[in-house]
Amino acid sequence: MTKAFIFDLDGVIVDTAKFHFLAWKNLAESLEIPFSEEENEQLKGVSRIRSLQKILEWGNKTISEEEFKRLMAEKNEEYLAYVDQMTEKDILPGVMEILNYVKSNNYPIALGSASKNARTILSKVGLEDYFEEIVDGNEVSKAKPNPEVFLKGCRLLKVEPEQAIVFEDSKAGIEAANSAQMTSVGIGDKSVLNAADFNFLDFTEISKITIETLINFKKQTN
Ligand code: B16
Ligand code: MG
Repeated sequence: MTKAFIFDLDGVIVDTAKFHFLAWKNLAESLEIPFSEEENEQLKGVSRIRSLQKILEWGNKTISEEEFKRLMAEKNEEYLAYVDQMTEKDILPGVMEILNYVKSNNYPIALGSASKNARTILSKVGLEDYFEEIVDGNEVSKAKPNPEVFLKGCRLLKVEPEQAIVFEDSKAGIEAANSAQMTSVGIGDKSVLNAADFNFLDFTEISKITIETLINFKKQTN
């Protein structure tokens, strides 16, 4: 069975999670809501709107719609200022080797990201041409853990969900891939991503042989 590869962006291909953290922390602190790495972890893979809603819930705060929009815009502005400094040096270790291997073996590749800034980031780090299809936060209405973003990627690549191998750094993303019967590969802390079919700390742990193992893996249907 031919396999296809779907990559999440933030935290998988590039470490933009640290930029989201800085921008959300600034915003939360301006509202006197405590914000640490622990809260940030829970926002990984979560849409911008839902992230702000969660922060407000944690702080037990209600704000007007206008204020909500203003804060979202401010957060994104700060985030994009960090993104603007990015170059190909910001591609995470081992990612290029795997992308090149998968591409040179003609496996279809898509991006499946919750970010509305995905195209900007890909172009900053020079990776736009690697992806046959890009599905981002502008194209989906249901955020991860809903599998919409990955299912849309499969449809565009013309493969069945069972044929997809998804690389994800968020709990929500692993849940999304699992619920659609895709092979889920957790990149990062195994204790957080324990629902994944495979776990790696980063792409340097993934060899060409590992890729073959992922390709041959058959997920048990539940
Ligand atoms: P934006 P991914 C997600 O990207 C991030 O993990 C998450 O922290 C962020 O809130 C979300 O994108 C929305 O990003 O504000 O740029 O639209 O991990 O799904 O690639
Ligand atoms: Mg991510």
